[in-house]
Amino acid sequence: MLTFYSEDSRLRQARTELHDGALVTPFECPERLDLVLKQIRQSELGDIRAPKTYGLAPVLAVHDEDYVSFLANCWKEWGAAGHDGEAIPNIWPARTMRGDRIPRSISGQLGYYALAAETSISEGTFEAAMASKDVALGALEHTLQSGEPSFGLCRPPGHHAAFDQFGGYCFFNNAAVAAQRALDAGKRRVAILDVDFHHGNGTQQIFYERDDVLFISLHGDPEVTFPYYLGYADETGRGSGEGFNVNYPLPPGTTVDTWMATLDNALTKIKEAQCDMLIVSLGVDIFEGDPISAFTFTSGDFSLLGQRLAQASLPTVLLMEGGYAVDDIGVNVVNVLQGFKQGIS
Ligand code: SP5
Ligand code: ZN
Repeated sequence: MLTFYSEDSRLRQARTELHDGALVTPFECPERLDLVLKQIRQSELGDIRAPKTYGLAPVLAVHDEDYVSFLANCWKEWGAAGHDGEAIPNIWPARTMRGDRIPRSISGQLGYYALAAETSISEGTFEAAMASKDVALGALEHTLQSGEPSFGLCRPPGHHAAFDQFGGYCFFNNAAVAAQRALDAGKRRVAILDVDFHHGNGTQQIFYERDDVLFISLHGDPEVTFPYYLGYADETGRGSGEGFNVNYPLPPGTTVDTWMATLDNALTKIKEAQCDMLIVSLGVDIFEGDPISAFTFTSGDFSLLGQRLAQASLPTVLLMEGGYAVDDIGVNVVNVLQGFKQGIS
């Protein structure tokens, strides 16, 4: 299985994340890449390739143009406004204010385009986000051409990024960009299966009213887990998208047996919907040692996950989302990919 990876993913080197009331070194850090790359190189998985650049058009197919311009210019404007630290929102168009104004001030724009405050915008963030979607598109292109599965080592991750909002460490929704491209290349219905610990609110929002993308997510119950305001079981899609959004919120501490039984339900739905491609939002923050999550996967369980995903028997692209226990993240990712390879042969 080929891995796609871009050195430019390192250009985001944020220093600050708002966590537990303090500014800490971000959990979503470039070292995550090193750990995954090291384990891939030590394995017999296959080569690592740099993607070509695909430009902005595939981004604009799923994201708002003004949002993309905001991301491209934010760091420069934030500095020009005289701020010393990284760009972090501290005011939002909350429910009791107007949601239809985009203020001229970069501080007002930050709140408008942010859905969470933990994620700072720093120098190089836009460039890294561009690289990340290229990684997703490179992996997709390889799978479309060869029928072989591919892994996109995307960084920053994407599944929290909505049509015109960033947050949860995400800026461009890599899985959504790839799914749209697959449809444009002739696929008829793409399944996005999101196994990250957190609900993929951005992916859900982008495709909520459409039946050409089936979005299914297993995640920590939003009653008690980020992103709190989306990811409930009664969110089933709207209009022609009705029935094409499936959420499985699970309580903190959910056992791997329960999680795997839920995955089987998800795979059945993918089969029933007659999808012709699978994109996996692969967050390994379901690991028992993850510092910000609460599921119970051991490193060995990730092999089983890979095997089960292969049983969907679809052209498959696996895209990196979360996973923060950096010492184990590489082993856990490679176990999924090796398990997948075993599952198809
Ligand atoms: C891609 C991805 O996994 N994004 C995750 C973003 C999570 N951001 C906020 C996390 C807040 C976690 N608080 C947990 C406290 C555990 N003691
Ligand atoms: Zn996550």
